[in-house]
Amino acid sequence: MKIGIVCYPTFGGSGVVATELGKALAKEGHQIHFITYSQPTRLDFFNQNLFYHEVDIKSYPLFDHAPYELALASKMVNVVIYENLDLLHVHYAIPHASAAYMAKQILKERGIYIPVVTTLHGTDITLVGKDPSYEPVVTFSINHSDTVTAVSEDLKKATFEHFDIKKEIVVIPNFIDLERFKKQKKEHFKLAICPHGEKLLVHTSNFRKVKRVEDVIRVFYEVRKQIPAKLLLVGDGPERDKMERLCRELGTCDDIRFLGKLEAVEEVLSVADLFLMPSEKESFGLAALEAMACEVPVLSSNAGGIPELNIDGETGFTCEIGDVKEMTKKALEILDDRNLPGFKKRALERAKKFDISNILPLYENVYHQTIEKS
Ligand code: GMT
Repeated sequence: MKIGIVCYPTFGGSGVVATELGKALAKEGHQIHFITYSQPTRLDFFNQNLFYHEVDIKSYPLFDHAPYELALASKMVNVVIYENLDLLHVHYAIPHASAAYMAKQILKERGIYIPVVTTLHGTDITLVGKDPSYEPVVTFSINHSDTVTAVSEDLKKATFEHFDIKKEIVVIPNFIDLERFKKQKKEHFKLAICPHGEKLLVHTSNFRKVKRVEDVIRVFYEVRKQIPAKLLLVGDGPERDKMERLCRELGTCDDIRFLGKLEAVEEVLSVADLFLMPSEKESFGLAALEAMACEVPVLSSNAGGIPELNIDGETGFTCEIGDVKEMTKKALEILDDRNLPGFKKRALERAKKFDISNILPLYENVYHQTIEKS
């Protein structure tokens, strides 16, 4: 098949899923055309079946905000025509699903029918999308997609709750490439960070409020009172400065390192003992799956779709959002040397269920069915 993939090209989870999906489809022999405003972060290797089309966003003195959605729709029209695409797969409803709708109508007038698959990722529904300033367009573009998928049962439920949806939503969970995300031998790295055998806690995110990085630091602070431990924070974003200030206030700077945006996050995960994800909202929690694939148990909140991934008492624990006291207790339980090996083993076993080889055929199936029915 010839598929156009539209996504955000940055470090965000939806962009990562879209890019990894495209790469895997290209390896299977499909021709994949990425359409976005800059090269996707993880589109980092050459494959004869992978193509990248940059959306040109022309500025003009009249525009306070350049109309990206129009430039994107125009680019989709051109790529569909000139590359003879069979299907468009758009990730994240805003503005990709509505731009795809516009492209589809333009193409229809030119006698070309292009089916559209929309994948909902989370904040496009649970935060931004349901805001009254976007809701009518999101509802419309979901209802006018040929097929809609969501990355968890919880996100599917939330979509029906927040929007007047007339379409079926197919749940296809996120996936992991176990070839890349696996525990690597990085003992020298562990020794450098934890020279006295301290336990290593890790959090990765885009440091947005919804990630509750403050809870990560507070849980660590409490854990650190009980056992020798270090914390690595991977990623960057709006909350970073505040979090650095909090570390200074708590006097924990010596035990916490902010690593910023890291490409090879699997190297850090390879030496971690516990991954923390106390998010307020999380449709799936791809970062937790990446940790589990590297044999790291997860201490998380029970928000959104996380419990569909992190099984309470088995691969880690899920606690009420913001319950730092309970999270500290559970973190110490996981980190206990009598329990840790079991949690690590079960985290990996669970991650295997989400191996890309199990999930890719589900998307291929959706593509075939969408093309057939249209
Ligand atoms: O979580 C983020 O801040 C990024 C966001 C995105 O849209 O890029 O991630 C969402 O999509 C990921 C991939 O499907 C999911 O694993 C994340 O759970 C989801 N984030 C939220 O729901 C907050």
